[in-house]
Amino acid sequence: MRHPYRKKHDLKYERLFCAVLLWALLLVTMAGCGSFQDVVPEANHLETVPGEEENLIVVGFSQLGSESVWRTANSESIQGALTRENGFFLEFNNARQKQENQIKAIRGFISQRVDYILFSPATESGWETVLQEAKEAGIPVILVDRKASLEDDSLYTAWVGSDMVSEGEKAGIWLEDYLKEEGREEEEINIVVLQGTVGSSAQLERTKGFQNIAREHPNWHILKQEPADFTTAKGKEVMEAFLMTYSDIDVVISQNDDMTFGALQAMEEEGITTGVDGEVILISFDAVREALELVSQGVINVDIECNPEQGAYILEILRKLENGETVDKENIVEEKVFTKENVDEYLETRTY
Ligand code: GYE
Repeated sequence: MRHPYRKKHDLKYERLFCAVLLWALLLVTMAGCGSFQDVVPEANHLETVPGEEENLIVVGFSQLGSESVWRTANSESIQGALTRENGFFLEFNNARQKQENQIKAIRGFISQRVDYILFSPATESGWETVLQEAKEAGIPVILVDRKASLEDDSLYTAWVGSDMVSEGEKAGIWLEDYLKEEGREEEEINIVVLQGTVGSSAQLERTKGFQNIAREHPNWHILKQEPADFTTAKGKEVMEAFLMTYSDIDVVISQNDDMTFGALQAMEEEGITTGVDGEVILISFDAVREALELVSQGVINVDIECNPEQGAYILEILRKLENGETVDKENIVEEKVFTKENVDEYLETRTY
């Protein structure tokens, strides 16, 4: 259908078009110079757009951010699996921890008519509308890492990630055993929790899992749970606030390693020691290399692994779908628990 304005070839539209073009050029140039970094979402334009003859499978991936070492490892794992050599063209978009950026990116993928959409939901709620749009466009969606709460589970094809309730329970069970070994199981135990991004499945499920165990111990007192957004800077800030309010903390639970690094800085500044020979028991999640080194040194008591290496799982799912095979709806990655006793044998091979 021809647009009436084209027929008239109105000068007004030409001017408007030129102005928009100039602005776009200016934005692109400034983004390239390092300014506007926070406004222009980072996209993966490292690869050139595939030619028709290449016959690559086009996948749009909305990664929720780059807030943690874990997240970077997760992005790298997926980028390392969905390569041109493996037959894929990956369009990567970093949403900088904002759901609105993810929704925008997903809509972009839909209008580009990609073959598959991958995304790691920043928070659990608020995805129905955009996933309905993907479904209507006939584009299968794979959830990565975190979950989305959806009444209609036909809105996604598969999910790859961790059992984070179980991670929280592992933290509780470890604490239970440790206190017993130390002869402290009858003691009053004061606990503070640094939580991840509010409303994310990582925060909700790790909290729930730990509470499943804590509930059985009336002598465990959770003094405060406070979100610190999975970042080191926030972890430090929140830990400082805990230390100002409470003078008798026995256990710090930090729902990821990056917040643990911040919490450690805050405690060190106050001369508080942690870990195997310290005053405060420190429990962390993720198990990235730098944290495992601290486990090995006895500074962190236990690190509950969350496995970011999901690329191979996703690759297998996409290959099956391409072959017309059915795939499991839930795909849970394998994970361990690291303490001073077992960490060294894994440290050597830790790449992230
Ligand atoms: O623990 C944290 C990250 O969703 C499991 O998000 C993930 C969490 C991970 O930023 O470091």
